[in-house]
Amino acid sequence: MSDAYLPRPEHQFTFGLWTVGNPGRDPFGHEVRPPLDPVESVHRLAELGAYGVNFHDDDLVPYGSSASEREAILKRFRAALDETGMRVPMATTNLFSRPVFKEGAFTANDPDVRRFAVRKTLDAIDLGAELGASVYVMWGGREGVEADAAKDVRAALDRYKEAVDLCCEHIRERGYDLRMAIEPKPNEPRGDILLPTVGHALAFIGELQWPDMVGLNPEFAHETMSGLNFTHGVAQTLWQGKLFHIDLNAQRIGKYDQDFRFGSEGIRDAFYLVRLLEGSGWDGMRHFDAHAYRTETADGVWDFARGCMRTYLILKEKAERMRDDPEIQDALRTAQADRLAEPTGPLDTVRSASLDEQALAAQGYGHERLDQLVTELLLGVR
Ligand code: GLT
Ligand code: MN
Ligand code: MN
Repeated sequence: MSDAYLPRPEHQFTFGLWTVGNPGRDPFGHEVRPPLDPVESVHRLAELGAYGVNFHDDDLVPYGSSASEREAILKRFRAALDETGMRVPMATTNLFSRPVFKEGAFTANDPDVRRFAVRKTLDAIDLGAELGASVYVMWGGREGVEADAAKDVRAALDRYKEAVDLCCEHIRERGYDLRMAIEPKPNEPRGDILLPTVGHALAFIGELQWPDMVGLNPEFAHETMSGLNFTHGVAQTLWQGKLFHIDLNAQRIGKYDQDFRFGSEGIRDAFYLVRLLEGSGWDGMRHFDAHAYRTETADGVWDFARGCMRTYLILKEKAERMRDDPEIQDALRTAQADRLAEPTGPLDTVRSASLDEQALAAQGYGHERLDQLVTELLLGVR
């Protein structure tokens, strides 16, 4: 394997403990891999060149652990971080596995379920802050409904806002340097999930008490499940200054949430995403929220993790080559790609410009040539 694509900590690749630790259970089949010790995940990922690991509260400290068990777990985990130099840039809460959340968490009809969910989140925020996380992800996997009669969506959004505001209030009171990132998803595990897309979530943030503290954690698979262009969603999130975190994986349109190895499906989409992130100067994490195929043994998990990072680096190099390729640059000029930066106004110019509609309509943009050149670049023949 060429060293050019060797992941290193400065590439800022991270994985969730739940990703490499995914035991391969699915709705039809049992686990195929044994549980993975978080300490082993830290060591293996560090050896592969990752920057850090992220976790849900329950991934690290099993639900129901006593205070002394929690301390012992954290001590061992911290030692692994210290030995390897690995960081914990993001933390989150599991508000979806336990039966208490079957009707919702922040948006459950029962106020006591909501209080339970918010309290679990506040504890997890404390845990994340304790380990140095600067981003807190909120994926509302159970915030949805199958029986529409049972849920008033407008009231549910009031309660969703209230819960996010309470978390922000807690962060402010404690003085944590932590920002929240909402992760949209259209469905699965609920029939329909609230805040289903990047667009819905961006609009929701505008209604919050402290909108500056809240941004997005868009996921490749989730926008793709909706048939949307993930790169466009990320571009708008960046444009609005709301990209706080990102979940990278792979997905085919119209299927269940596949969470495949980055680049394993939709390689063109993955390429344009990497080009966008790298071109925008994104200085956050390149986080993989994916898992190994169910066919894999414990060893295959590390092939999966290496593959995610390696593909990202290969696509990053392709983006650089696209920028330096004279023929592609010429095709981009034909497409007038750079002219989009020119403002349309001022109003006087709009009113007085002499515009020849026929000449404008007769222009060609050369997209066939441009697209084929990019395709050939990706296929490795230029
Ligand atoms: C779960 C989900 C993901 C979220 C994780 C964070 S948990 O795996 O499918 O998309 O990012 O809660
Ligand atoms: Mn997913
Ligand atoms: Mn995710």
